Amino acid sequence: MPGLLENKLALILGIANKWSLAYAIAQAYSREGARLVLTYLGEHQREAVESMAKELNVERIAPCDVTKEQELSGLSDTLRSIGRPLDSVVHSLAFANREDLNRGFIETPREGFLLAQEVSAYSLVAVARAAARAMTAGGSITTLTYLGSTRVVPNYNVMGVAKAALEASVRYLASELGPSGIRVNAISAGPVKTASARAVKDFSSILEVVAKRAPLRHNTEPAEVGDAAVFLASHLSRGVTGNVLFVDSGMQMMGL
Ligand code: 1JT
Repeated sequence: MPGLLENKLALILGIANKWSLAYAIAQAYSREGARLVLTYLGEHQREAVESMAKELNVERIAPCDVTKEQELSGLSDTLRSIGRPLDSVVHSLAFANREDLNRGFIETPREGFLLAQEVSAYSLVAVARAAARAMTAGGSITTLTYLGSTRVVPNYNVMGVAKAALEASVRYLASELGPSGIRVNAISAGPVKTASARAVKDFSSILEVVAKRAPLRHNTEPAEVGDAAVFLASHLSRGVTGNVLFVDSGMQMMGL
């Protein structure tokens, strides 16, 4: 049976290691027949991404620090040099200082607030601009968000505000890119124990609460996020844009 992403070219940003949601998405896209362009952050992550690339359908790997305009324009040139249209983009990256997730939100310093916004929200706009030049046949852009954008989740703090900006950016980008046939959506994943989550104190107890209270009674698995991302990149979601798709065992709609 042909895959859902057969012959599609996809750019995936945010693979740091095997626990990254971006890695689970890359596995699912590979399984469905997509060719991948993977980015890495700095030389130390290059080797990790290179070794993971062996098990995936990788076309190219490229450096990309989203805070550097030069690396984004280099990425844009790389994409165009491949010589066929880019079909999808996965933006699966965020950053905040660890201290800013482990103390009162009111204590957030200006620089920590701006850093979280730059890396976690503005980067979607910058990446969309760099990638859209290569998306000449339409396509789909998907980012990753979390419930802390619209609800107060203890300690998520500055990241919640950045995710709110990210989700609003999804809507503005979807509105502007829709006429070019480019859809823009977010997946709101339930908490997953990734390297980022390790920065959060008591993360294990958060996971326990979710597994006990979520309608589906289990924690979100990376493969569930990967499969939802396949849907959003595929023809099956052709009528869906500007949306936030919850892949969270149903936790989002619970009152108490
Ligand atoms: C970052 C970190 C972004 C952790 C993140 C994140 N998006 C989701 N998580 C995991 C998480 C964190 C908390 C939470 C639920 C999930 C770490 C720093 C880099 C950016 O609270 C229930 C706090």
